[in-house]
Formats: sequence, C-alpha cells, structure tokens
Amino acid sequence: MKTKITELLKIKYPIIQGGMAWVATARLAAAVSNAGGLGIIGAGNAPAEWVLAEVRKVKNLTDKPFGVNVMLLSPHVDEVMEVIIEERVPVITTGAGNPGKYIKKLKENNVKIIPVVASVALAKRLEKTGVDAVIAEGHESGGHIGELTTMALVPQVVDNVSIPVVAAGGIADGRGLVAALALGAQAVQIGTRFLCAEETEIHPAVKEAVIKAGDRDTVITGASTGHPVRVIKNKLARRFLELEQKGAPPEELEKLGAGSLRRCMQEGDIEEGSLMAGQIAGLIKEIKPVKEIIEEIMHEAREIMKRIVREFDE
Ligand code: TUI
Repeated sequence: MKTKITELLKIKYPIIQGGMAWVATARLAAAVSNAGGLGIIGAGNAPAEWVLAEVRKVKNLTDKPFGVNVMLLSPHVDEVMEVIIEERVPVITTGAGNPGKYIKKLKENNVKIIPVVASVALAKRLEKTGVDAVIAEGHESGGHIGELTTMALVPQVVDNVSIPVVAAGGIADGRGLVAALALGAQAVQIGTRFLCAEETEIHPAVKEAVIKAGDRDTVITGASTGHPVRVIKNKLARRFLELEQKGAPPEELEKLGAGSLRRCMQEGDIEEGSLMAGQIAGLIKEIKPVKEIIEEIMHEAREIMKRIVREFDE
C-alpha cells in the first residue's frame, strides 16, 4: 500500500507507532520498524542521555527508518533536540505543544517533522513553518489530549492543509485504518494497541489492565490544570478527580501526578500509578508480537476495502 506518508517516510505500511513515554523504548520501536511501520522512541520526560542510548540501540536493532517523539512539556527538550540532530534521527513526532521554535534547525539538518495537533488552527500555523505532515490526534487517545474527537478533527484538518495528515485516537485495527483513510488521512498513529505488544517493555500488570478494560473504563484527569490526560480509571484517577472537584490548587495536583506514569508502566502499580491509555483499550483482548498486530491490521483493512467496494457496487 502506497500513500504520501509511506513515500515520505520510506516505510511499507501507513502505520506510525505512538511515542508513549515510559513505554516506547528502542525494542518496541525496532519491532514496529522491522514489521514495516514507523517505530518511535518516546522521549517523554527522560534526560537526553537516555534518548541517546535508545537511539543507538534502535540503530543496532533495525536498518529501517525510525523516529523519536519529543514531549514538549519536558524540561529536557533542548538537549533531546541536540541528540536528534547529532544522531541524524530521520524523523520526529512532537506532542503536548507547539514545536515552532525548533523547526528551522531541524529542517536545516534534514530531520522530518510531524507534530501532533489538536486543532485546525495549529495545523495551519505549522504547515506554514514547513513541517512535513501533521498528526491529527482526537479526544479518544490516551495520555495528553485535545477536545475534538478523531471523527471531527481529521477531516477538518485534511480540508485545511495541503501536507499529508496522519489520524490518531481510537484506532487499533483494520477498521480504524480504513475509517482514517476514508476521512482523508494518509496513515494512522497507533498507541494503545501497542501497549499490549509482546515486545513492549512495560510491567505485565499494565498489559493485563488494558486487556481487562471495557469501553467506559477511561476518564480524563487534569482538565482543571490545562493538561487533560486520559487514563484507565484507578485509585489515583479517583483521588485526582476528587481533588479537582474540591478545587485543589495546581501544585497539589502536580505533586500527585509526579512520577506516576513511571510508577505504573515500569513498576506495575496499576492502582497508584497513571495508567494512560485510549478509549479503544476496550477492544484489545490479547498480547501479540508487533509483526502479527501489524499484519493483522493490514489484512483486515484490505478485506474491508474489498467488501465495501463490492457492497457499494451492488
Ligand atoms: O502528547 C501527547 N500525549 C501525551 S504526552 C504525555 S506526558 C504528559 N504527562 C502529564 C501531563 C502532560 C503530558 C502523555 N501523553 N499527545 C499528543 C498531543 N498533543 N495531544 C494533544 C496535543 C496538543 C495539544 C495542544 C498539541 C498541541 C497543542 O497546542 C498547544 C499550542 O501551543 O497551540
């Protein structure tokens, strides 16, 4: 399958892996890239030395294109950008902010830039700065989210920019891929489904919690702080929401959130940690190798497209 994104990134399938902090290590990224998608190392809040080590690991594990996700609220963004340039990382995605001030230098160094946007306005602004594509990420996603749903955001971004658009949020299988293509996207970004990949180096309790989750098991915490985050409901999320309802000051909420993503993903504390996952968690039923996940998505998408054409013509 060829789209503007597979051609831009020189990948086989139009699937980009979400750059999940404390989840998306070199091992997952390499597995995705080796399976024909674009694997991404999630820099999150990690220091530049960690990113450098993971970039070197990924280069040993695959000769295919890969990327790094830069989380723009991180205190280490400047140093992480230096590593990306020095190591000649072919492509970056960005999240949780506007990467505008870094674009000139990245472009001068031939790094492809694909920012996540949650609005048409930011997509248009970033297109003018010369980014290569945008990821339109809907409210269904896990982690830090915007207001608009994938269904509403993607076609509006598609209609307002000329660069390719990647759809994200609520996509975990071939149905989601076909729907995204129908909305005008040229690829999908998938996060939550890869939480349950065999190669994903998170605590097994997290994978189990995602598999157990039903359709209504995520909530949004942090809306009052200006940084809304979707997580699977647990003790920490309930306490967070209670404090927010009581009008707790941002510092208290920040203290509660500090270190909670690592506590969940790496230590497996699925009650007192931040269990970031998207609404599509309810669809995920088993742990599989990355290659099987990707082949299954592509096979399902092809079958659906054939069925739709057949039914449409009847
Ligand atoms: O970035 C994500 N998802 C994330 S980042 C993260 S780490 C974190 N932990 C605690 C609090 C906050 C972050 C966990 N999950 N997704 C990409 C994404 N970006 N979603 C929404 C946005 C976004 C929102 C507003 C991008 C740009 C934006 O515009 C801001 C502006 O300056 O215009």
